[in-house]
Amino acid sequence: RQPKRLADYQAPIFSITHTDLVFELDATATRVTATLTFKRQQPGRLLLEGQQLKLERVRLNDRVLTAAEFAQTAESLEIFAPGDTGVLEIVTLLNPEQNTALEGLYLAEGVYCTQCEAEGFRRITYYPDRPDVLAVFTTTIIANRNELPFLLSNGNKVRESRLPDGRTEVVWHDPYPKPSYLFALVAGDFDHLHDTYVTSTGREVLLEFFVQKGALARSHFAMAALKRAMRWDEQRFGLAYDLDRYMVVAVDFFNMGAMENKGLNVFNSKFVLADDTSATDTDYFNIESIIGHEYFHNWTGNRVTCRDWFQLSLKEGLTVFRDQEFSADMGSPTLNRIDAVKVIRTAQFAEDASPMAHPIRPEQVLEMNNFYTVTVYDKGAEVIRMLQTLLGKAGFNAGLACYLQRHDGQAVTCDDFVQAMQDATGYDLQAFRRWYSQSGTPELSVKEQFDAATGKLTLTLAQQTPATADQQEKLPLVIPVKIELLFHDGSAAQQHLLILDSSVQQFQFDNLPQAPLVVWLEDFSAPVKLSTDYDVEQLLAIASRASNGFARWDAMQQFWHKIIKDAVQQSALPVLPEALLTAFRQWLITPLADLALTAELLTLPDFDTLAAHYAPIPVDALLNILQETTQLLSKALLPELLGCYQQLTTPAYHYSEADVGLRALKNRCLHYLAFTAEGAKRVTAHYQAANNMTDILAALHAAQHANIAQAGELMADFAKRNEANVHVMDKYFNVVAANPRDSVFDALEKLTAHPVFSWKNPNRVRAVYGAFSQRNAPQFHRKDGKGYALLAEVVTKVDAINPQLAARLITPLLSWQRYDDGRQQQLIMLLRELASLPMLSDDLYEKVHKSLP
Ligand code: DPP
Ligand code: ZN
Repeated sequence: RQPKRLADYQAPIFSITHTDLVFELDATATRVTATLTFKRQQPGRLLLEGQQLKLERVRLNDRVLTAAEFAQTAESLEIFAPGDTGVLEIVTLLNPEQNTALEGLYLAEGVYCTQCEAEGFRRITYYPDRPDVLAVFTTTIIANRNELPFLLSNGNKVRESRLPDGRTEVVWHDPYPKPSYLFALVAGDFDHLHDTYVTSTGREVLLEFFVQKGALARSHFAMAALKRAMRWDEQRFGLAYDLDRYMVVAVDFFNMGAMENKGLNVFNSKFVLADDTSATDTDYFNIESIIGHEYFHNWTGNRVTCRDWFQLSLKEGLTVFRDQEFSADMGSPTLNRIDAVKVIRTAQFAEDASPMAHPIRPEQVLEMNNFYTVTVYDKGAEVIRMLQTLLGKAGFNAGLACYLQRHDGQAVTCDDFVQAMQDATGYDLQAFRRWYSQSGTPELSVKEQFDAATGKLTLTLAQQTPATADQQEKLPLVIPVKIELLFHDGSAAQQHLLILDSSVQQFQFDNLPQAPLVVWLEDFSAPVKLSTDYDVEQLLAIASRASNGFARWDAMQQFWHKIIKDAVQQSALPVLPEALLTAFRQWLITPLADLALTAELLTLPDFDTLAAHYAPIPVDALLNILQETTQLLSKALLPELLGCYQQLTTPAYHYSEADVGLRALKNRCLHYLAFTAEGAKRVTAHYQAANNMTDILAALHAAQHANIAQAGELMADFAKRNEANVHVMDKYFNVVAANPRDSVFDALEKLTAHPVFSWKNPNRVRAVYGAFSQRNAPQFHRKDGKGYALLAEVVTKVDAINPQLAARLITPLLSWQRYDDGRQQQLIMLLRELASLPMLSDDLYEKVHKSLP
């Protein structure tokens, strides 16, 4: 199978100016008539992409073509003598009911829905299915009006007529030229919430949410979040919405979180529906941020789109950055930063260390769906953040304005983006561009030298990026390193930005009152690993005194990393220094004003974060140490934990920054208290008294983690009460799958027989097996390989149903090099078995083959 390469990019031979689509919806035989007005751009063939289509007829300029005038393969349609301009009419037949891959047009739970990014449109009709072909779309939908009262597509509704046969015909027109991946069609019966929004430019926009029947009350939060996002983009970047209608449809069958189709977003319903009895604080957070993300794409993605899919980070890195800024403004900037950094340090660093390592702008792709990754998205957002750090907020805003103005209506590259940033600010970004082409996690080391006589501090920074699976040679990068200098004598702290742009570099500071304590990489100013040789006292001093909340948390992370590394080396349990217990006591007795930050300061790094520092990963030692350390802490801090827990009184549920922090801290205390003698009683009481989903889930997780006797009873009660809500059942599945004991295997088996479970629904499969592989390190990484074998079996089964989902699930099996010999053998054997399957999808093929030795 042949991958595509960025280096082979060629501009399209034909453009399409107008795309007219007529859909006659039918569960097993939907007829699509596509009328394409084409125009030659350069010499060459008229070759259209298509997959799994039944071609009924091709007509060129009103003449039906004979079989000799076109050629068809499993993936394409070529028209032999198209001329330079003309109109092509193509009629295809689709089977939406059988489409379990959820790409193209599919029918699930009575709703017709499309997903076209990245290359799903070719499953609807033959088309130049690439993002640099932009056309004006007109879409006609014809369907039975009793079964499918709502017929939706992009843009403005121009006509609706009742046909005599009980069907309705609706016509939509989207005035903005767009690539095929932004096309959407939805047909179904929904509850419908609407509102209006007046933009800063005076446009009155109709906002509409379409949700499953009975769920209307659960869509108000998302509607309010949408209005906040619209206002925020006007205020922060001067960007206003550009159509008279903005629609969001929520469906339960969806491969991604959501999709930014022009004027008609399609959302995974778990990122729309929420109310106080069913949603956690995290759910509310995610809904607001994803509603924002898809809305922000209207400018960064839709108005200016990608030239080719290698440029995906052009829209995704930028839009993740924008949604992170939005969330930071809506809630706690510190917590937002901590959460973003956790993603980088766990998943993204792991991807760099995996066979799938790639730069934020990949150079070679077999299945594009495999490149919707934490590297492209989250590291991509870090690269944008570094630009903002280098250029300043005002410079960055000017750069973005220049980019959008210069390229409005175009399909462009990451280079075009950086060029606009450079032109708007005059800042030379030539060397910075390397972040787009170089993969891997840069490693920084630092040396500090202080001359007490002159008060001169010399900092020496060195950078080096280890080779990755895709790229051996690495060059120095431009790395912004924010630091803070703390002084013991009470002198004011100083903040500086160091710009490291060669392998080794020195920075000097004069006239310092005394030797400072240097806080490195404040705010995680670059996506790198930075190691210091601070002792535990210095780290605890930073954790208590740094002015940046993120830096305080980061010092605690380094502290744990150090303590645990020592313990692993000595095959012993960690020794908890008295200074640590003092700091913890202090935070418990007098929490910081930011309770959520306090909770984070009291939280141990998780298994994946720690694992990133080892090769090979000492799985058993790390798991054991984490468990034992939690117990040591609960024992040593019992009175303070209890005091803090009791002092935090639970108000009526309200999703607000302050209350989220309060619950976070209280539940962190509960997590430790679960391990103490009274733990069972306390966890049960917490569950029974809980007035919200966040507290209920905290109780369930604590019960299971500490293995209290009542855990099973509480879980059964929870399942029984929430049978009717699939999203809450997903949470139940999550907890069951995270059970760190042997019994999890039987429990998982039982879950798949549960009435709400379906192998065809990605949310359900992820809730069970995604949670098992990502949140249950003890059982997933079992020495005997049983956890790995289970996931391989699931991946095999799912690949036949939904390849995209299978390829996402397989990720934790790919990085066999990171484990000990025994685990390596188990993983390689399973990967070989997968590779030998006869019908492997491109999605899995690419990952399995990259990973095999
Ligand atoms: N729907 C995905 C996202 O918004 C892909 N564009 O990131
Ligand atoms: Zn996106």
